[in-house]
Amino acid sequence: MRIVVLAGGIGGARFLRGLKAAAPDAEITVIGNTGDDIHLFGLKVCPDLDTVMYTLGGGIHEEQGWGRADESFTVKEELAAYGVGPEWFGLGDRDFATHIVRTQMIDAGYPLSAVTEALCARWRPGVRLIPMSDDRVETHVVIDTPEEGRKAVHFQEYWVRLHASVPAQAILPVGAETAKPAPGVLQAIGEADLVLFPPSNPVVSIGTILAVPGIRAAIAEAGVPVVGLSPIIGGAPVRGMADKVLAAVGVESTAAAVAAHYGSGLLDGWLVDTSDAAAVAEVEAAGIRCRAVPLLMTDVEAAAAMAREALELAEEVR
Ligand code: GDP
Ligand code: FO1
Ligand code: CA
Repeated sequence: MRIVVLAGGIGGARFLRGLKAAAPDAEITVIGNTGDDIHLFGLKVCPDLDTVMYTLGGGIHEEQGWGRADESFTVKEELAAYGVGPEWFGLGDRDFATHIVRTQMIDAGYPLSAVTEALCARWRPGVRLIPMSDDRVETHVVIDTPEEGRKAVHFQEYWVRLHASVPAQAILPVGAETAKPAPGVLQAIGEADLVLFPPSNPVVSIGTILAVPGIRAAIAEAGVPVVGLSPIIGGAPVRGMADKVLAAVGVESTAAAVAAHYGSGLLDGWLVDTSDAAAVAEVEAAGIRCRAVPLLMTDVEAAAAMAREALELAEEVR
């Protein structure tokens, strides 16, 4: 079975670990979000690709969900001693090596997709990980500030430095309009038996991937089941601040509203948490088959059980 998964960082990666356990024989292609990418100290950092690669490859900092296990921060401290920031973004020593290798290869002319494949040769994530595009796409967030009025900041500045504490007026996937899907993306979708939306951020992870021209249409036209899992439980994100970016695009932070946001033109099936069972009727009324099952990824087995439910729902709507 060929499965295509659109993934952000933590929510995507933890679900993928469960999917691998639930479908060990499946050929899984992951289309990764690169809208979170940021250039720091002359290096290209790809947080979501790295989170998937480290999580599936056994190098992730488990509790934190991003960055490397057994990490140290000597380089960051030395940079700070020179007064070189940003200090609000924590790049560790081990992680730095990934960004150095990536940047060296990009500077030598390799596209990000080829670089990602090379990095995965070390981590062996057990899936094919492809960035959504080789072209630079950077999510910016429009905010109002007392000092400078309305301005756009990089997504990481909004998320990590500001902790999404000010209302987002708009989310801009800068560069997406003219970006092309990376080699292999449309082909993987065209050959898929099934497409899954893990419980990733619907706006700045999956939304950004769908903003790359051609990807949404390829999924809608693939003629295979498209099943998603809600990142919202009980009216709030399980982790992070997805409610803030959902508000910016006018979507309520409920499992049913997120399903409606994707729409029945894209989504065939949707899983909500058992605590949101009351939302099932509303989602089904919108033309999307819906089931309520436990959606907390407390460990790999819980994520695997979620993946099995998603695969079952896919067969029901096929
Ligand atoms: P990010 O790029 O690191 O923010 O990760 P993703 O975009 O892949 O996923 C972020 C989303 O994962 C958040 O909106 C969380 O609500 C969701 N999430 C995290 N853990 C869980 C979980 O255990 N269950 C569900 N249903 N969602 C989760
Ligand atoms: N998230 C944070 O909240 N603080 C950090 O200092 C931070 C550093 C960081 C470094 C490398 C990396 O791959 C991810 C990192 N993240 C950090 C997570 C990253 O910002 C995520 O993209 C967002 O949290 C949401 O997607
Ligand atoms: Ca992300």
